[in-house]
Amino acid sequence: MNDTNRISRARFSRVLLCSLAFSWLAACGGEGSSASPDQESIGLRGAMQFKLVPEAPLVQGENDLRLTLRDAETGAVVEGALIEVTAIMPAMGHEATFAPAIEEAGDGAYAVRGLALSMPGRWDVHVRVEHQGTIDEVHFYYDVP
Ligand SMILES: [Cu+2]
Repeated sequence: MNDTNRISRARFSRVLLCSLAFSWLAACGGEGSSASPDQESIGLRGAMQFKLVPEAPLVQGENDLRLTLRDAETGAVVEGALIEVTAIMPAMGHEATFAPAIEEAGDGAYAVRGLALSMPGRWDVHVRVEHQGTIDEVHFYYDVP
């Protein structure tokens, strides 16, 4: 078995475990509170303003979202940034099954397509941005019904 197979098999086992736990506990890391679908925050390093808005109510499975970036100081839109979006389910310690596609849409907006939230419950969506030598990042929390 090669490394790729081993990784995807391990990941599949974690998702399966999580599914079993879900059916027993009737909740996968969720305490029933629902986080707002539109979220906006200054990044952890204070350099950029992040706004992340789902294109539609979040569902179990693939989701499309729109990220908008501004300079925290000047309010200028951030274009041409290098962006990474990852999602983990903290209560279960597993990641989204694959990374979303990210496409620049102009005027500081970026389309995040196919964010794979594979289970109901609370997800921690981590956005990391690199732009002209400046790095900033933020965590947004979403509840998938
Ligand atoms: Cu889970």
